[in-house]
Amino acid sequence: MIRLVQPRGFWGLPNLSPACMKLESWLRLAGIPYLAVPLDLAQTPKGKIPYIYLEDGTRMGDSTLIIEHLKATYGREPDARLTAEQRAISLAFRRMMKEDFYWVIVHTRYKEERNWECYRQVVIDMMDGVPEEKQTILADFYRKRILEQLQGQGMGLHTADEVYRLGIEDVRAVSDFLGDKPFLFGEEPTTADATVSAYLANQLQVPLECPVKDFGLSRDNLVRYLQRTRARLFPELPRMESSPLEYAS
Ligand SMILES: N[C@@H](CCC(=O)N[C@@H](CS)C(=O)NCC(=O)O)C(=O)O
Repeated sequence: MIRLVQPRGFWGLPNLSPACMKLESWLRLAGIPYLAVPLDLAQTPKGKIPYIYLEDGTRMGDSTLIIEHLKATYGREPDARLTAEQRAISLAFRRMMKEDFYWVIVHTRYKEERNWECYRQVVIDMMDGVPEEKQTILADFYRKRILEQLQGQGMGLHTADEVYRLGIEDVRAVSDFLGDKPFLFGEEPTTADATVSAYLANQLQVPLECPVKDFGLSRDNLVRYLQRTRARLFPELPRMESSPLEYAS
């Protein structure tokens, strides 16, 4: 069986790493059995999470490349019914989440001082086995590294106001495209839903304040969409009611 290496869930979400939540969502969507195993950062093939061990023991990193590989090897294609046009739209939404919206999430968690005060504790809680006196230093060191990535990618060059304006436009695009449909491409979820719901949940359903979250939660169709994808893909988790904070722990 495939082994999925990722941190455990926090704040009532399956994972606070959007890329991890995306991959786990997709494995469930595709019906591919897996075993979630504790994170071993020393083994990451590309320095990022998630990664997996294939059945033959080969390690593989990057959620997108993993999904492509599993589609080919397991012959599972949750997007089979999509037209070429829908596949192109799906790709654009997935890339928007991964290459743009992800950095809005990073800004919110790591750059905003008041949010970092709260998120630092999550980072510390993930450090199983690190001596207590080193935890804060390591968390701050990790933050510095992530903020360097944010700067290098370019989102870190913007003011908070600019970052949030960009994030709100991403969320608005999803909400407008979703409209009244249960999932992005109709009655059944596809790879785009596995990705979009993971990134949106990580911004809208966490106890960190920002205008992007306020905007997203003001869109009823998105709130219902996140409840729907969660119920479909993670039925073992409690339902998120109107306030995601009710389930924050
Ligand atoms: N393209 C990668 C991105 C993965 C990614 O950005 N992972 C983040 C957590 S969501 C990470 O490992 N960050 C730690 C770091 O960059 O040091 C994928 O989709 O798997």
